[in-house]
Amino acid sequence: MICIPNKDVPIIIPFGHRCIGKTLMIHRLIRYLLEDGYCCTPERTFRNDTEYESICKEHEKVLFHKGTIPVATLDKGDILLEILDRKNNHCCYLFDCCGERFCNADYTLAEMSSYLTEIIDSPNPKIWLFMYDAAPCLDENERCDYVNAIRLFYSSLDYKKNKAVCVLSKADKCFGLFKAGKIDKDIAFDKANELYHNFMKQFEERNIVSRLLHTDKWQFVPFCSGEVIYKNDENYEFIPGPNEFPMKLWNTLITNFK
Ligand SMILES: Nc1nc2c(ncn2[C@@H]2O[C@H](COP(=O)(O)OP(=O)(O)O)[C@@H](O)[C@H]2O)c(=O)[nH]1
Ligand SMILES: [Mg+2]
Repeated sequence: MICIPNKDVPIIIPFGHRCIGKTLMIHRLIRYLLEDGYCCTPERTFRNDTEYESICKEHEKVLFHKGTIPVATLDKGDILLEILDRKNNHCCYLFDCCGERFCNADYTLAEMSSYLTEIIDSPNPKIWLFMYDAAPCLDENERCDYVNAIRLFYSSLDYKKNKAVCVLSKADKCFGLFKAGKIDKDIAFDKANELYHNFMKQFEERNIVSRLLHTDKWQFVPFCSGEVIYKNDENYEFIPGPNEFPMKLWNTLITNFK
């Protein structure tokens, strides 16, 4: 059993296989929001068990932490985070969960955990961040299966309640992404086609229909969380990337709030 106390605000959910950059992206976005006067706290009532309580405690330790972060601390387990704006209004939830919730070991669509299904079925609007990365840890077949998992999942969504944003993760590893200070979308989309065959196609096809029906519109943002320097197996130093990435992501997300 889970509890999402506020049924009106959107839930932002990164969708991606393991190591694609979900947790660091959320962490980087939160750092940006905290500096901008927002507030972030774990939603403690989400799950009522001791394991979840310890996940929340560990997460709080790193929210304001600047130096070396123990790897295990950030990625303890699934967590629902509450974001409050400068006027203390609750504006959204962020949900970070492990990649296996979406695609199993074979990168086929996983049987969703019961509470992920509850989140999907909740009345809250959802914004899905469908991720691909410029430096994948998966082999070609696994990447292919991952794209299939997204296609199956994306096509099953009710487009009125669910918005999609494609995210190029680890953008610092995408050579030539910036031209004269501007993002070159062609380079970003080429990267998707090179590494994640047909990744963009599923969204583009959807767009043809949606353009006719005026229903759905997906958006695209590149994201760089920062540089990660491993000190040893357990600790790494996180050097946050430029503010423009979380700023662009946040500005894209808020266009979907309402
Ligand atoms: N170069 C680069 N590497 C990243 C970035 N984000 C994540 N990574 C790398 O990917 C690893 C996994 O990131 P994480 O956020 O834990 O992935 P998750 O399993 O999807 O939550 C990190 O430990 C980094 O080594 C990024 O923006 N740039
Ligand atoms: Mg993670």
